[in-house]
Amino acid sequence: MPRDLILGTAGHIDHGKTSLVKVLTGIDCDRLPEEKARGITIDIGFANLDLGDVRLGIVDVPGHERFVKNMLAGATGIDLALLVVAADDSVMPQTREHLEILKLLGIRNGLIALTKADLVDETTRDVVGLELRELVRGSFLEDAPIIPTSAHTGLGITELKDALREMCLRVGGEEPNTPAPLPEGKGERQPNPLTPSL
Ligand SMILES: Nc1nc2c(ncn2[C@@H]2O[C@H](COP(=O)(O)OP(=O)(O)O)[C@@H](O)[C@H]2O)c(=O)[nH]1
Ligand SMILES: [Mg+2]
Repeated sequence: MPRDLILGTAGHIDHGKTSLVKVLTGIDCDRLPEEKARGITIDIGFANLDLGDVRLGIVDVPGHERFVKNMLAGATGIDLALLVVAADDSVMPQTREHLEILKLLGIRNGLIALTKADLVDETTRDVVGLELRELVRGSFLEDAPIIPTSAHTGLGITELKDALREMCLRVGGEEPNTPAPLPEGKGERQPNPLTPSL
């Protein structure tokens, strides 16, 4: 039986979250006409990724500070986070804010994608990598792999899929996706006390 887990994106606006989900899954999460017209994510979008023995549901969130409540709605209930940071922009306000939200939500597993790696040289990539390590020190992402990717050239996409699958197998092994237990006797349908009996 494949494992089913939910992955949520996180990170600053324009850092390449939606493009990365599209190149991973073929699905464009920016589906609203306003999102298409403005070229930004406003509401959460959904995609799915079949990795063989792992099936991932993906929630793509907006990075704009004005839509942080939608990010919060999307991130609530995810199993894993994919923190996205653009190599040409490094850590920005919503990188920090989204990481804080993920921490508050108690998310315990995730990966970091260093997106737009095609736009920078190796030295810049390394410097941004160091800034990222500093950012996530002491958090659930402290030891998370940082995977350079490019939605334009396809760099790192296979590596990202492999890392996602590996993480899902590890996480799924620790915490099997079992339904939350119901209190004794509450599993059966109870009469609604507000409905008058005839
Ligand atoms: N050069 C380059 N541009 C990218 C890459 N990923 C995204 N972009 C561009 O960055 C802009 C923002 O991307 P988007 O996926 O909407 O970012 P989001 O706001 O984080 O979802 C778009 O113009 C993309 O074409 C990448 O890997 N390389
Ligand atoms: Mg987006």
